[in-house]
Amino acid sequence: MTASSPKRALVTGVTGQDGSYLAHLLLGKGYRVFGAVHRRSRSNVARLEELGIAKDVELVEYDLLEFSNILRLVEKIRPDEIYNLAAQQPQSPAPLPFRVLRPNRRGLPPPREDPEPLYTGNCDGLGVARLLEAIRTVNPKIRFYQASSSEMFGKNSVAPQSELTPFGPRGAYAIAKLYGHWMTVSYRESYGIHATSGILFNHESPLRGQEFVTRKITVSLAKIKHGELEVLSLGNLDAQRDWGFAGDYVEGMWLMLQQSAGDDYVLASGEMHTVRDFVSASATMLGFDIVFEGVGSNERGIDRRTGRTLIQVNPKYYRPADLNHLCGNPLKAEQAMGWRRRTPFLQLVALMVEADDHRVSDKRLTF
Ligand code: NAP
Ligand code: F7E
Repeated sequence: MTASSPKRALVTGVTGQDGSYLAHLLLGKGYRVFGAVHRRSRSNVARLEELGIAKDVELVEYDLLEFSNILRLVEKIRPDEIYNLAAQQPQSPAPLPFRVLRPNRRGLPPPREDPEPLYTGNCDGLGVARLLEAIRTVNPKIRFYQASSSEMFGKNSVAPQSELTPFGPRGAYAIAKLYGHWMTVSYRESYGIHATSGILFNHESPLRGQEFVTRKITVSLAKIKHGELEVLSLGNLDAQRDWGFAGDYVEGMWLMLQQSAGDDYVLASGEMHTVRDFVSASATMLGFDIVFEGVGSNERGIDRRTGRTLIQVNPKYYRPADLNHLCGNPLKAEQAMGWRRRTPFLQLVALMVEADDHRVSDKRLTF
């Protein structure tokens, strides 16, 4: 890079929640942003449009499953920084050519833990190795960010989790992410590459996909308010998560690549809330007054003012191996990089509720 040329960033998964926020952040810092879109893409640029940056991100097509393709991409773009945010997540709809494989004999989707385990391993695990190998081959000075996940800690982990907590992943996604994590560490230690693994706890926003529980709640309650839905059906209301705001977390990703060397960092809020808490807070913000009655699958959320049941439990959303005690300790990121979570829980809920209330009211739910 010369003094006058802007830094170049390659962002995989740019059409997703984090990709969109990160692209927005990088453009604001004067970067030239190349957004990689995969050939089997099911999504569009609606999130980039929502942030007003669809025309500013330079979209490039790629395939994380194909090494020669990745190599050519890195050669062509000549990035200073690569942020690998692409992932097939357990909740995501299957990529296009694979969709036909999904329904089981009864026509139901397979359990959440195992949607496309081999494909997930190839994309979320081996895809990381392909990117790192391309960096080593083309230019080992390229800095690399890997989107690792708190799911790597697994089911019986003792909270709060930090960079020193042992891993115990459950399911194809978490196992693939752990492979990607260790490859990132390995390329850092073996080849001196500035490679960083960001171990991020759940982060949400108005750009979150509707397959995740927070956005499902805010969209559904807004639909109930506007007469488009009768009742919101959920799984385990007692499930707890450490939820933060995605906008705060992409700042952490950028900070990680500005440090003098690669490392591993946890980003988290350090607080846990139940799904029920998220429902109650969202409902109150939309003008409902919910009281929960009953237990287990008989639990109901009733609006005190009308006596109407607005929330019900449907065991089809239960997960056989749900994770219980994920709560992160972000101290290292705070002390080493000055990272701060700026958006508290209720502010995050308010951001999401307000956005979906307007979208549903204006018939503008594009993702
Ligand atoms: P997201 O909204 O679901 O975005 C995922 C992105 O990956 C989308 O752009 C998607 O493109 C792309 N993608 C999916 N399958 C792909 C494939 N086979 N090849 C290439 N790209 C593919 O997810 P996010 O919330 O922004 O998360 C970003 C990253 O952080 C992911 O790696 C995720 O696993 C990780 N992470 C997220 C959280 C969280 O709470 N959000 C926590 C920890 C880690 P299409 O939509 O076009 O298919
Ligand atoms: O579930 C419970 C569910 O799907 C949160 C991904 O970004 O974060 C995310 O994974 C909790 C679980 O996210 C419903 O059982 C109840 O306990 O929003 P979620 P997740 O599984 O935590 C991690 C860090 C990642 O890396 C992942 O990629 O909510 N829950 N009822 C429900 N969940 C859903 N989706 N739908 C329900 O109806």
